[in-house]
Amino acid sequence: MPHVLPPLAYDYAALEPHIDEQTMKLHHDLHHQAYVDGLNGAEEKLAKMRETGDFSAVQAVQRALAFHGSGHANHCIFWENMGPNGGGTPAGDLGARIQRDFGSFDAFQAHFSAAAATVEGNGWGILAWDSSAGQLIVLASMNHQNQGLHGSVPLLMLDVWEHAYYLKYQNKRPAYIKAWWNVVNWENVAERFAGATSM
Ligand code: MN3
Repeated sequence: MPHVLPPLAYDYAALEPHIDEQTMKLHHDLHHQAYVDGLNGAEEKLAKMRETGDFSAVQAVQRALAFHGSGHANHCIFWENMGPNGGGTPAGDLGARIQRDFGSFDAFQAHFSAAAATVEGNGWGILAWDSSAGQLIVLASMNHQNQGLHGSVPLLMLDVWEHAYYLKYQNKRPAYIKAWWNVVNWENVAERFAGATSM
């Protein structure tokens, strides 16, 4: 079955003034759709290769699969990680775990913000559950998939590709990151944490 673009659970303008309506519309409807299309295209090509037995182009298509597949997966998490009436700090088990693994929420937030702000070119800031070590970690991913950690489960993802902020923030990525904390849906992050730690 081909992959499909999931609809946003809130209006394009729901994250104003922190993330503007036009950016959300372009980002969701065009950019994310392109990753869905790229993923479907790669899977079709791989199916064809298995049918014909001709794997001469497999290296490039595996690369496309990882890029577009990660682009699709990351954005699905990113949209759900945000919402109107977001922000604040996480309570419960997630809040306690952040305190344990990073020292404090403020230390975590500073670490995550710095990691995301300094990604070279396009990428993501990520809070993940490292299932092999049993701890929360911050990752700074390049493109959609590089510098990941296999076995980690992303819980909170911040898109720092220029398409995520350039219309409103131009080259001021740190200002976008600072504003983004106001739209984080911690309930969604806590649900992901509960799911990841019960696996
Ligand atoms: Mn994006």
